[in-house]
Amino acid sequence: MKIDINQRILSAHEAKTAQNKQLLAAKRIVTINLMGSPGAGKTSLLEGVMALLRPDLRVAVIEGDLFTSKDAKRVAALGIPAVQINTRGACHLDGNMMEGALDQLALDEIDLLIIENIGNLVCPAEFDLGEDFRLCLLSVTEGEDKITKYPLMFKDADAVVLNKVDLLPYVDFGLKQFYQDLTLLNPQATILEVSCRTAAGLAELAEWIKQCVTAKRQELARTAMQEKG
Ligand SMILES: Nc1nc2c(ncn2[C@@H]2O[C@H](COP(=O)(O)OP(=O)(O)O)[C@@H](O)[C@H]2O)c(=O)[nH]1
Ligand SMILES: [Mg+2]
Repeated sequence: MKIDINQRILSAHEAKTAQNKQLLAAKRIVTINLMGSPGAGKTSLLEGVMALLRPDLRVAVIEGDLFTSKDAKRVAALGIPAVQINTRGACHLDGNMMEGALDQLALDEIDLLIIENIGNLVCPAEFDLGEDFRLCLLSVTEGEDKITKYPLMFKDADAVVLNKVDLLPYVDFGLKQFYQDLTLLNPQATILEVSCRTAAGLAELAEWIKQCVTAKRQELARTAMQEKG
């Protein structure tokens, strides 16, 4: 009986995600799912990279958290439209929650939507939110072994960003092992080193995000041409 209930919940999520994805594509919005542990620096990354994106792109953010609106407030303080989803204990976002958040955004005024997922290296990786790209954040204080301990999170990432490299001299983070394990697990991933504290690497990250937007728009244009015949 339990299995049946789980199946229904999952398929409801999948149906909603397919619907959300269609809506986002119709509005020509490129979506990035930002994932990583609590405290890896997801919100700091958004704060750091926004100034580099805003001259070219109209950005909005969906913030996922169990409780509180603290992260949405941090992002909104930059003048970026931000919607907070509180899962009240659930460890990941899903299609139903996304639908509620999309309802609150002016979709005609957005080029790029970044979703800060719940801080967790397990569950968010299993839930497609209709995103175009997955950006996984790891910080040097978490240890390089997280790549092999949580492979699902890093295996499907389009980019893996290593944050807090300003702290490398003070922690035993195996940088060489990190690169070895990650390139073996996910040879296609773009790997970037950043520090939200010093802003090192943020220009490269902004460039990668802009390239994602260009690539997705080209794909949408090709699809539209094919549909026209
Ligand atoms: N030293 C250092 N601290 C950072 C860096 N990025 C974030 N932090 C700190 O890490 C903590 C968690 O950051 P936050 O952005 O809230 O992480 P989130 O939970 O993943 O959204 C905060 O105290 C940040 O100031 C960094 O590059 N270097
Ligand atoms: Mg955060």
